[in-house]
Formats: sequence, structure tokens, C-alpha cells
Amino acid sequence: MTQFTKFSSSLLTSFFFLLTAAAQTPRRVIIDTDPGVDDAMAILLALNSPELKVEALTVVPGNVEAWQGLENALKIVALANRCDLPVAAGAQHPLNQKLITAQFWHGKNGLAGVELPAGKCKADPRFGPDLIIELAHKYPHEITLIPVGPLTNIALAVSKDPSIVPLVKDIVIMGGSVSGGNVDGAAEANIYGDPEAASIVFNAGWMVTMIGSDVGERTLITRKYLSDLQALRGPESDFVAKLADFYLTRSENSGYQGAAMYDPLAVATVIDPTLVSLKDMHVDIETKGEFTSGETVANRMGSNENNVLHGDHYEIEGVIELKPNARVCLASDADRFLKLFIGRIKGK
Ligand SMILES: [Ca+2]
Repeated sequence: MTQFTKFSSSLLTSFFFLLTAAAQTPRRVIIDTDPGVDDAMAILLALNSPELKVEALTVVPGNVEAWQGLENALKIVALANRCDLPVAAGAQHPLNQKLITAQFWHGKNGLAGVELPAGKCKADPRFGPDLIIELAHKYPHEITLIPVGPLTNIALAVSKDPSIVPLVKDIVIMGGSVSGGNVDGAAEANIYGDPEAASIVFNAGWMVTMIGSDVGERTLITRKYLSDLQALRGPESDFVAKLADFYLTRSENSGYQGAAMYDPLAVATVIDPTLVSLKDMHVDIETKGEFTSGETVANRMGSNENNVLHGDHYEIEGVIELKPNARVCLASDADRFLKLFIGRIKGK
């Protein structure tokens, strides 16, 4: 072996060592959540995935009121034997409107009516948005935020300390849609629940990865996957199976073939980005529309027409380029995602 090949082979070894180390270093994430049936599934997916290191859960009102969400989050981490994980309360209501809760879809306690044992884990005393700020500074360029509820807490954090924006490695939200809503014809529930907060977050200066309801609705847990889950018993697996059964029944009664895995898909995107396809777009949040409040208005062309006044009328003079602020999810590999999800939960 020549000196040169020895040198290049040792370089190659170091390179692969670095690659392996990078692959093994889990990503630090904060899940901002309004638990919620699919939130519970998303949290347990994250806690059972070696690719992620969950640094904190912050709780936001949405599917349920803030107090109920906090209680649910604490019970979920207790079930996973993770009382070491900080769970912090956050905002108590949306920025500029009344809270809209969703017990219709999530059951009276937000967790399909399943009563998990209480009292084992205690809430962190810090305010959720402050904890987000603290962790963004403690681990610069390492934290990925995964908000899976209304964006109130994230909006409060970036408004109080905009310096976290370049310090956050990534923000992957469950919210929005580029092809119709799940609340009404236009809006998805998390954005509809606090459009002003969403507007602050989408305009903060980072690239928001947007995992929307339209893709969640093509990423369905079905009876077949539920029986896979039921085949291997365990406390977390049994809990998720009960949630999925309730959620599936609700969805089937509303005419769907399965239940939309909204929040777990956002977590899975951080575990394995190849599960989704993304397109850079400029997204504005409608905060005032008569029929479209809470819509994520996505510009697929990357530009607006430039209308210039000529006497008594306007004339189009080319286009004005728009800077993308979002990586919009357009599709998912649903089958591969569901295999990942079931594989991580079953028997646990
Ligand atoms: Ca949620």
C-alpha cells in the first residue's frame, strides 16, 4: 500500500466513522402538543424512536383545554416511564380568539375516554414558551420544534425572543393544507384554532416544514394496522390500540376508510424525512377571510403578478418573486410510515 492510499483509506475510515456517528446522534426535539388522540400517538412514537431525543413537551390548548392537555401529557409520559422528561404548561387560550375544543373527535378527556393512572409525573414549573427559548439557547442549531397543536406557544416564544429563530435547527408543524381544510372548506384545525399565532410563526424568518391535514388524510390507520398493533401486547401498545379503535370508529362513522395520522406523521417526518415529499412555497395565513379564516394560502408558482396602474386600469407588468417560507408536504409514503409507527409501538 502506498503512502497515498494509506492516507486516503484512513481518511475514508474517518469519514465513515463521522457518518455513522451522525446517524447515531439523536436529534433533539421539543413537541408542542394539545393531547389529543393523535398527539398521544405522536408522543409515544417519538419516545420509542432512537433517532430522536425528546427534550421537553410543552402543552397548548386546542383539542382540549390547557389544564386537561397538561394532565393528559403527564399521564402519557408516566405510561412511558419518562417522568424525567420536562412537561410544561403554556398558553391558556389562543392569542386573539376563543378556544375551540375537539372532544367530538378525541373523546371527553381528549384521550378517547381511556383513563390512564394519574399522579406519577409532575409538571415542570417553567412556562412552555420560556422553556422553548431556554432550550433553543442551550442547544444552538440542534433543536427541532415539532408543534402539533395550534401555534400559540411557538408564537409567544418567537415574539418574546426572536433570536431563537436562527438558533432552531428546524420546525416541523402539523397544520395547514394546500387542498381544502378539515374544519371547513378552507381551514385546518390547528391553524384555524389560532390564525394570528400561525401568521407570526410562518413570518418569523425560518423555513416551516408544513405537514398538512390534506396529506394526513391520505395517511390512514386502518383496521388491518390495528390488528397488527393488537397482536403484541404491552401497556403503551394496548393504550394506542384503544385510541386507534375509538378514532377509527369516529372516522368510519363520518364516512372515512381509516383515521388520519396527522400528528404522528409530523414526528415521523423528523425520524425519516424520506417518508414525505416536500416543495418550497410561500405560505400566507388568512386571518380575516369571510369563508377562509385560518387558510394556509400557498403560492405554488413562487410569484405574484405585478399589476401597475395605467390611467384608469391596471396592467400586468411581469411578476414579483416571492421568497419561500415553507417546505410544504405534498405526499407521504403511507404504508411505509404505518409500518414504522406500528413497529415502534407494538409490544411496548
Ligand atoms: Ca394535536
